Amino acid sequence: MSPRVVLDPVGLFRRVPLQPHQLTEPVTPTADVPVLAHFGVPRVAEAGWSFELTGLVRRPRTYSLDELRGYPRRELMAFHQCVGNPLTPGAPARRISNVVWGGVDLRTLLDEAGVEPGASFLWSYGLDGGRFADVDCEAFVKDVRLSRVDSGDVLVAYELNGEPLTAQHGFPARLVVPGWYGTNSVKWLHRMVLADRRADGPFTTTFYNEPPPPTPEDPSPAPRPVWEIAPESVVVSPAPGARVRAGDEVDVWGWAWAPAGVRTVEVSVGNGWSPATVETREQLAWQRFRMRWRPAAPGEVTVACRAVDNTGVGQPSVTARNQVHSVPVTVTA
Ligand SMILES: Nc1nc2c(c(=O)[nH]1)N[C@H]1C(S)=C(S)[C@@H](COP(=O)(O)O)O[C@H]1N2
Ligand SMILES: [Mo]
Repeated sequence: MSPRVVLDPVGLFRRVPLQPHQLTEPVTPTADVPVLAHFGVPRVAEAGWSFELTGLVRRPRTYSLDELRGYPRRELMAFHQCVGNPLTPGAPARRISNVVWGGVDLRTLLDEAGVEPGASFLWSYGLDGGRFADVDCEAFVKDVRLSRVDSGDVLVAYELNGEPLTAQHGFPARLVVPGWYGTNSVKWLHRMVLADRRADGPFTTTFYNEPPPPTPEDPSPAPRPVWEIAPESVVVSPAPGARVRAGDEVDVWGWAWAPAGVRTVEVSVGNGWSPATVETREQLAWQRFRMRWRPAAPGEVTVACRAVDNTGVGQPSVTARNQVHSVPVTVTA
């Protein structure tokens, strides 16, 4: 069903993310934003490209890139995170960036198309397909609840950090579901279908389903779709292996992010947890935290951080994607 498309390269393509201590820029430069493409990178020409909005809508239609640019342009700064390898749930990946998207609010397109009663999910198709983890797949398809689209900030984006999308990031246009893991933000958009149920493809039902962290009430929870991003934080400075002098003042800082916004971040320098100051959130961006530390005595110290979001949910200490991040630091005399 998808038109033929040239993939270059062909096969799983990843741009390795920056390490946490390299995340020094508030907005991640495009060349450093992690890339994940399961089947390769489609090379799509603007001429001849369009995407179709169809299914449970009164007025199905297609849009060229120029037509998309003709709608009011929305700009949105948001953290953008790949959950990690779907074959290794529970392993922290820390593929995180903070970017500025530009595009059209999807609600504008849906309002114009007229959503039929009964529609509850939006299925998005990429132009890419192929084989991933021994499963053949005609097209990369993901779904999102319409209620998430209705709550706002879901874009059909054609810009990243003020420039047209690069091929790797989804040129000509992609979905952006901010606050949800990157896998849901379908690149190289080809088709959107309004439906009354979830999409049943390998990327909605097989891959990208993970159990949430166990709780005392539910020690072995069932897998659920990888949708909303869990609260997380990383130490940017000091870097792992850094040497700091006893008695000097050390600026411990990093980034914390959660769809609901971050309420508190605590930092540990080896003996309990202390509150860090957290900057107020701009749009859906990650938030900087910092704490001054004056190490008293020489020795090996583990510097760690943990965030709690505005609904009171925090980070597990172990065995979770968003487990607490820590770095070893040497305090010298
Ligand atoms: N069509 C399509 N969209 C896709 C993917 C893909 O393989 N094909 N990968 C997803 C995954 S797993 C992630 S993390 C994000 C990454 O977006 P980025 O490469 O722009 O950072 O794209 C998502 N959208
Ligand atoms: Mo991903």
